[in-house]
Amino acid sequence: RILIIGACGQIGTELTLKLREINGKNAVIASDIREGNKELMNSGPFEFINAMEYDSILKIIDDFNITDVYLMAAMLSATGEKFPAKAWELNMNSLFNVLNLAKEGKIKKLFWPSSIAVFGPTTPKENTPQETIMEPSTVYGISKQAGERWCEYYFNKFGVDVRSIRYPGIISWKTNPGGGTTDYAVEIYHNALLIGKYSSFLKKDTKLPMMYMDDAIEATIKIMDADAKDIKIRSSYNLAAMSFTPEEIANEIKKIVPEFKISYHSDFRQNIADSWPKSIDDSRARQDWGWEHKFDIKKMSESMLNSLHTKYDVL
Ligand code: VAH
Repeated sequence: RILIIGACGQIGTELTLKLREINGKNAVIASDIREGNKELMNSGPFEFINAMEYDSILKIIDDFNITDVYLMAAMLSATGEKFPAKAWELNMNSLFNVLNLAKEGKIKKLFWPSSIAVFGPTTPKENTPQETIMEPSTVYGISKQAGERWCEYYFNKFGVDVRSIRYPGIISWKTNPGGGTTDYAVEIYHNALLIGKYSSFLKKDTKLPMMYMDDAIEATIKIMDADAKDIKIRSSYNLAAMSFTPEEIANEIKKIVPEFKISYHSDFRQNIADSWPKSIDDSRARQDWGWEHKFDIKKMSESMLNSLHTKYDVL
């Protein structure tokens, strides 16, 4: 069976739903410290859990015969700057719990998400390579860089089968954004339909690597289904689909919502975004385990707006 820790988050929610679609609802145990949205809570078994408590994770693993774990609980970049100690504690202790459970043979296969936040101001910004300078300047990025080092260490020292992806910003409509810097790209679609305007907290020309949720979920399942011998990078794989700026997204939205108005008022998240790459080289993921993205900015915008139309029942 599969356990998702952090099943109520932006990625966790859709990962749980997709894995239940593929494996059957009772094959996937969802867990989080809080309840999730209705669709998730009605989709199959749910257990409350604190990802920092080793024993409560071990109990679920024993009770439900878990073999595979996806650790999706974390504090993201913007919130992490407000609560640095908490972010470090949650992001690292939860990872050590699952790495040690895997080392003890309690978990067969483990997924842990990294992020383009592992790159910092001194990293080459265009087509950022898989191996390059990494001096992250956010607590979240530091925790992801340290986490990658530990994943590779547990693989090399103890043979733990942990797999990881450096997610770019992820756009989705099923859940509300959770304290990230790329959340503008989610909020903008909701606001376009609900109030016809949006004030972006990033400047119009802030180009960032982004991906539609459907692609992110497909990549996550693909790397976990891959043969262990094909996973040649045990820190974390660069992954990308597209890069765009708030202005480019606004222009795509205007093609479908002509009266949409955008304005720009950057806040503390501008510094975080400015420390990250503008585009990513993910050729290793494509060559090692066959990654390929399907959504570009046009296809994503159509999907987002159609889905949100239905959700908000906007005529
Ligand atoms: C964040 N959505 O904004 C996350 C992600 C690359 C961005 O790590 O913090």
